[in-house]
Amino acid sequence: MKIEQIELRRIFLPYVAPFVTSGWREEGSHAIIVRMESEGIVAWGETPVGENPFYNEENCKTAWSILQDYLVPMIFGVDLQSPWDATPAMSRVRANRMAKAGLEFTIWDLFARREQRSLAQLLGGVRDRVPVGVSVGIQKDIDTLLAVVEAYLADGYNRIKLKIKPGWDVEPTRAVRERWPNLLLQVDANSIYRLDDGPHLAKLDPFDLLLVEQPLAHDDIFDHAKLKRMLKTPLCLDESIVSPDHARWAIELAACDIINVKPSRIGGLGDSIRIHDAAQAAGMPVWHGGMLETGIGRAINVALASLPNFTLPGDISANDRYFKRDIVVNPFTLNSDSTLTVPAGIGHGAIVDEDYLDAVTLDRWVAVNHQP
Ligand code: OSB
Ligand code: MG
Repeated sequence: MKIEQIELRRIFLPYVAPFVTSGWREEGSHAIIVRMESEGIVAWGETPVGENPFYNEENCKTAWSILQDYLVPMIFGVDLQSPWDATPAMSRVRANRMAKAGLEFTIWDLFARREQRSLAQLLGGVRDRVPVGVSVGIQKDIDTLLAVVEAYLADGYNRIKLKIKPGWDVEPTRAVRERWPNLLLQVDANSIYRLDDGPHLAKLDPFDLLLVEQPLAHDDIFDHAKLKRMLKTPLCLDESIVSPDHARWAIELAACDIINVKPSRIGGLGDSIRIHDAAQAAGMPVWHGGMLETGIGRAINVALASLPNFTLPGDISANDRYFKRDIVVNPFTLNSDSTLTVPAGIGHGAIVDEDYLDAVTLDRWVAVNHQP
């Protein structure tokens, strides 16, 4: 299949509340929304890139320019036999995986729609509901944190992730654990600590956490292998696992117990499935991370999270945890068992609210494929 037309939009979609981590604060989504047309089919995807290059190396402007100058022409240049052909077609461009992911996701949606199947089915999903939790940003004090967590529990979420940083780690975690002794609880440091902090991070061990996520550098695997031996809490990698090779290195080095799979960080659904499968073969669980996606990326995440080795709750909350109004007309709502229902219709299932998408669009770019 030749892709006939690709449209990109830079958007700004405000969050219900600013999201604060150990390294950045963002007020809304700066995603790039992708629309493709081929053989009369329209498909949608999303590059959920940040405003700033503080999570990984990309930002909304680099992704915008790499997409236009390199990735869209590369996709126009191939005759896709399957969605698995998308990633190899873009491999000459190094890294820039979030930019690539937006196109790769949309191509999966296109093939799912062409085959009249759900994206979850096409990916190999086995579940019709996926367990989910909430990622709670850094708050101004512990009382505020307890109130925020309490509100999410009242909404029905049964797993909470706390963002941590030096000065906001042991005490907030202790406070949440003391208040809710049986809560499924985990923490995420977004690469702020050093190996020397191992003894400090071991102070989290008494709190019976599901995992501690990415304590050390965004591009490190080696020191995480050393840190893992200093901790009782299971160690999870997020930022460091950007490809199937990185997953293999982490598994062989015993650098983690668990992998956070985010298809945008990994550059696509195909390589995410490869990581899922490699971890499963090694007896290592994975769970689905999030990038505060809009309703389009969210539907894609839910489909991927329906694969069998996603055994821990995902950072895939209902749309209203992120946005007062989303750019889809069919947002996810939380089921009473802290799950989201996997869309069973055709494609990823998100129906775009094109009027509201127009209203939040900052920049629009359309390319028509003139290659034979
Ligand atoms: O590290 O998991 C992370 C959001 C943006 C960038 C990185 C991360 C996050 C989250 C939010 O933790 C997860 C979500 O989408 O709910
Ligand atoms: Mg993380």
